[in-house]
Amino acid sequence: MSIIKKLIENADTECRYLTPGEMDQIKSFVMSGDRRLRLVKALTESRERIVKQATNQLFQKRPSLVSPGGNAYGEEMTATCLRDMDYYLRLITYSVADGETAPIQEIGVIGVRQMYNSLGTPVDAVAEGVRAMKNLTMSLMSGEDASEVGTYFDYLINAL
Ligand SMILES: CCC1=C(C)/C(=C/C2=NC(=C\c3[nH]c(/C=C4\NC(=O)[C@H](C)[C@H]4CC)c(C)c3CCC(=O)O)/C(CCC(=O)O)=C2C)NC1=O
Repeated sequence: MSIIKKLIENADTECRYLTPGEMDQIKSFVMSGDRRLRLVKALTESRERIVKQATNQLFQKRPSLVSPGGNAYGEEMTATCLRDMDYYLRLITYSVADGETAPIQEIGVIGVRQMYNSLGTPVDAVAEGVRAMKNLTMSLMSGEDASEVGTYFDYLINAL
């Protein structure tokens, strides 16, 4: 839930106007909008490279995933695995835009462990793939940008 919506809900629960402190929070959220959208754009433009390279690194580290009996074995399963990585990068961009972890959590975390368990997909390997995407992304960014985007990757890695 975006910060603005949350602040409004809190204020409305108490039937009161927004406080100066709350207005300051809205102001800093709005003022960071350009920067957040620039990050969303950078991630979106690099998505293919990030997903492909991260998945390659994962398969190099854990070749059993793409060997007979592995969960990502075969063209179709490998493609589904790459798709999942792309899903997660997309959710990261939603969270960067929203300034909140909620989109990642609501769309990509709740119930996902059980889902992967039932598919026989090793969740720790998914997390490792996400970590590889993080490292690649970090190498494309610096300073405040890297630390902001890194926060969302870390959140996801820990939640998986
Ligand atoms: C946006 C939120 C969202 C997520 C996260 C999501 C994940 C998701 N991944 C799936 C399958 C899958 N996911 C993987 C992924 C992997 N296998 C591995 O060994 C690797 C560790 C990993 C890639 C890094 C694979 C191989 C399947 C197919 C498994 C199967 O059909 O047996 C499925 C089962 C249905 C399908 O095949 O589409 C779902 C729902 N769907 C969603 O809507």
